[in-house]
Amino acid sequence: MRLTLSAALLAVAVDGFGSKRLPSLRQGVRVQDANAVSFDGLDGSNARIGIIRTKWNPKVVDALSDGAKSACLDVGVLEENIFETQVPGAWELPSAARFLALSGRVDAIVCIGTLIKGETMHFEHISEAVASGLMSVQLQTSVPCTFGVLTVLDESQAAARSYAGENHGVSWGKTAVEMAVLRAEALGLAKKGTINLGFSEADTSKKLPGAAPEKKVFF
Ligand code: RBF
Repeated sequence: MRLTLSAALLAVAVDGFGSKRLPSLRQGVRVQDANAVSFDGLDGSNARIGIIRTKWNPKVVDALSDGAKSACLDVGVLEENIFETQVPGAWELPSAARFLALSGRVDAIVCIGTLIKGETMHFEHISEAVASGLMSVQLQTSVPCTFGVLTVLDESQAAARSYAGENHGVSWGKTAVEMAVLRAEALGLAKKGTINLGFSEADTSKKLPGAAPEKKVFF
């Protein structure tokens, strides 16, 4: 009896846990098929998006951040509501994301970088730390941070996901906008103007009446 049950369970497992009854799982989005995720109907016209990119691997990162920016524009984000800055490497992304989130200037941040595995353990340390760092920042600040860091084994994998193939920056940009909209709705900010904590001279976003005068710190 026990043997029959085990055999039945094994058969189900081999069959993909009844995948015939779950076609959507079998036909779902492939891991590398990032731009197959649907963002239909996304309206970013009230969203303020930060894009932070690394200086490392500029050819790949340029393509990714260009993809993210044009995706934001495509879904209606105003050019003046896209804030761009850069950091030295991926390791620095969580700190910069936290500074930007705390500045109050953006509703979501796309954090873009590329880590290419080398001969030492840096790849494992940095990728793990950046992933958990960005998760901490978004949970602590309530500003969503898109994980836009390619963690690849070689340059050709990075190329295939940026300048020479399906540009993952596009879906990261739209993901940030979707999260910005979700955040605004969740926090009841959707109908208000932009909250600005006065960190920047060059802030061109909308302001609440009576907002404090701005002074430039970093962002
Ligand atoms: N930063 C990246 O964004 N991508 C990389 O592929 C990358 N590789 C690195 C390899 C080594 C051995 C080291 C020490 C750093 C690397 N960095 C890379 C830089 C890192 O993210 C950070 O900027 C520096 O470690 C300074 O904090």
